[in-house]
Amino acid sequence: MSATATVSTLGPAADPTPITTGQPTRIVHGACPHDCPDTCALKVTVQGEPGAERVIHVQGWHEHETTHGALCTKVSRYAERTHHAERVLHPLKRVGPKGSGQFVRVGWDEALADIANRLREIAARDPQAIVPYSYAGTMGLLQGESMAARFFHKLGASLLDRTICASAGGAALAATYGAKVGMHVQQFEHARLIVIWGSNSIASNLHFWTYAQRAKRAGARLVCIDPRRTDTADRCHEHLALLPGTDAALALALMHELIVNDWLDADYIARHVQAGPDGWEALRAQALQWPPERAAQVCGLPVEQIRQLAADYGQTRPAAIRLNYGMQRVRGGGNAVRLIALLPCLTGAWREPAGGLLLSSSGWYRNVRNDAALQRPDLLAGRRPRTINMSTIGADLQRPSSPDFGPQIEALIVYNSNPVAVAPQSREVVAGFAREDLFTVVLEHFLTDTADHADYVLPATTQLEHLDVHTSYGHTDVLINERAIAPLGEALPNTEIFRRLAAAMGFDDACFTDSDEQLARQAFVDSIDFDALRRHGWQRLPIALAPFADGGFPTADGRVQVSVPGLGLPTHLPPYESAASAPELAQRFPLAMISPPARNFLNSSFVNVKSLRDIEGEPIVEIHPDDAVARRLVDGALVRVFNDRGSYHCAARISNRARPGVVNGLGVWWRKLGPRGTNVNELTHQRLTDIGAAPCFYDVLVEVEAA
Ligand SMILES: Nc1nc2c(c(=O)[nH]1)N[C@H]1C(S)=C(S)[C@@H](COP(=O)(O)OP(=O)(O)OC[C@H]3O[C@@H](n4cnc5c(=O)[nH]c(N)nc54)[C@H](O)[C@@H]3O)O[C@H]1N2
Ligand SMILES: Nc1nc2c(c(=O)[nH]1)N[C@H]1C(S)=C(S)[C@@H](COP(=O)(O)OP(=O)(O)OC[C@H]3O[C@@H](n4cnc5c(=O)[nH]c(N)nc54)[C@H](O)[C@@H]3O)O[C@H]1N2
Ligand code: SF4
Ligand SMILES: [Mo]
Repeated sequence: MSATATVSTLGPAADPTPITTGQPTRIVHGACPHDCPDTCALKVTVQGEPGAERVIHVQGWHEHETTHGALCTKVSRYAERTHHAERVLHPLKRVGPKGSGQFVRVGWDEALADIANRLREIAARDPQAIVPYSYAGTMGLLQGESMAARFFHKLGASLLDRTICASAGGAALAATYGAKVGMHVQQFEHARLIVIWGSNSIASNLHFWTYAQRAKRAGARLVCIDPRRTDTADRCHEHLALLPGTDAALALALMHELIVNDWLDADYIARHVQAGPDGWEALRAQALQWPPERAAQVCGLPVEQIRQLAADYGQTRPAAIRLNYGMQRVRGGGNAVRLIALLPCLTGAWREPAGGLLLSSSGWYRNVRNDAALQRPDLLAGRRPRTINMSTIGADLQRPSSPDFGPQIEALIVYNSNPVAVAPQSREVVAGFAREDLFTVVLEHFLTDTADHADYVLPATTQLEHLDVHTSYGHTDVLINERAIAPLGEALPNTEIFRRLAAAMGFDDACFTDSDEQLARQAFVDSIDFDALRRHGWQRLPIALAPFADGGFPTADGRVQVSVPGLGLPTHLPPYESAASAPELAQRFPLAMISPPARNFLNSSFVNVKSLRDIEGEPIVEIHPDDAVARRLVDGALVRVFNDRGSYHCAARISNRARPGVVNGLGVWWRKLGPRGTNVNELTHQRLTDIGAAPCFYDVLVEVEAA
């Protein structure tokens, strides 16, 4: 426990809600719903009589080994978010122009009947003109894709490809290892070398950081690979501040050094890595084309730093890589993940429990989750609707009907997501959402930028007001989230909203009457017992300590895949937008921009929680002193960050957190809370990654000037 107490990002144990002395309290098992690898076990303290209950504390649950009772600052304020004065607590119907946020309160019956009528009318022409839009506002299996998926499957609506975050790295990892699997997070404590690659762990993976700190205290060396000098980089022994989108070149140079210095585990390679002309031999030949000098040029790094990292990685046991999604939001993100995932297979790092790599652990649940039971794809009844990629929603909302595309999008039902703020190339996204002929329904807690564009806003419950079950992508526990308090106002769980919509549409399949508890019981195969989960709060999956010590990767032949059908050999693909790959563009817009998260927000969630917004202050762009001087920028002054796609006004922060040539526009602010009503996604584009069709949020060129 002491290890976490030193991490400054930990929040106060309590939220500001006063405790009414004398009133009895009760404790409820919760789970953090947010899109964060940690999936903390929550201890929720409730006070008050039924009907007037309040959550007075949201704390971590000490007995939960993986998250050991510590929460991040954000979620320690979760009660403030739930009991927020600006919660949407009644259905709202639009009365002003799209985007104006002008609504009147209506009853549930009126809202549902009107929505069902509109959807029926569109579906009669073509149900694919209706598109669900959701992501991981909650990662709960119930309030995520259960009743919602059943509803859209029955309707025959378009399918949604949920690519906004992790699909480049996820697909690349699965192509290499066979599934999204990796080391146990707890094992990092015992590593002697930890490479933190594309991750600001203190901000976005706090409990991993606890293990890394313990390792550091025991003498391990910590290396951070990140264009930005983050809080995490500050606390590592070495920081490689490479140019965005050049990680594959770095990985190839590391391989080059492993080969020429014979730091390879030939036995592990022979037994567990794809052999033959497309396998290890081909990779070896390619890596030999990448001496550190070449990578140093591409990455913008001193060659010595690359040599040193290779020597450390090649000669330290156990060596562990914490790879994270920050490095895959670029054109070549998928290829880079494939190359990095091969590193521990070449050195045999997997032989030890504290060696190997962790990007995602979500694949460990593949045999215990029963997604088909929850989502019922059989309700499609043989229909094969088109798929819309959520990352190109800006363009797609503006496409007319065509044989290629199918029907124009006529209705959008948004839940667990705030696309107007988070999707790339805001100008296009806003233009799409502003279409007067588009029928938009948004299930939300707050009037977000997206909700402002809705025809109907439907009030959804927060994690404290509904039941859910959770898996994780950073550890291997299953957790329960019990309902702590009754829904506030007229809010309803997503499940109930889709249940009622199904009834209003006349869907009479029995599955549309399943209760949340019934859904929770269907979510897993028998090895996860719901009643036991209720009693204990969580359950760990039984996974070997060193899962690939003797190979056995979940690929077809048990070997790590080097070449992949359709993808070939992994290689370095330069960014779409960089000085090297787009020199003409770089003349006009010479600065690369990344937009990683602000520590006290979770994507665009919590931006409206005042205590957290006060910590972040205002939207900023970090710029290196040399780049600032060249532009005569003053620290703290308003600047215009711009490219051909748009302008974003925010405050300049002149800081060594930015490397020369790269600016950091911390995200993701609500547009309406920005100085000129925009956010950083005004500058991003809708081109997609090499693998997984994901956005390239960190593959952007801009210029900055005083505003
Ligand atoms: N506090 C907080 N925690 C969060 C979130 C949040 O918004 N706030 N978001 C959650 C979500 S949805 C996700 S997906 C994860 C995201 O967390 P991560 O997977 O860690 O990804 P990012 O935060 O996008 O980026 C991590 C780091 O990668 C760096 N980076 C950017 N480009 C490159 C590159 O080309 N190469 C390398 N090597 N590094 C690069 C960034 O500067 C950043 O410091 O965190 C989750 N946790
Ligand atoms: N420029 C830039 N853009 C980015 C990123 C970046 O790093 N830079 N990061 C990207 C990444 S990694 C991700 S994952 C996406 C995230 O984008 P989103 O998935 O849209 O995540 P949030 O912005 O947190 O918005 C989630 C919304 O869901 C709502 N919500 C939460 N729980 C519930 C619920 O139970 N029911 C309902 N109905 N609503 C609920 C919240 O109130 C919130 O408004 O953003 C991406 N956008
Ligand atoms: S956001 Fe992450 S660190 Fe914070 S409470 Fe949730 S799971 Fe834990
Ligand atoms: Mo994400």
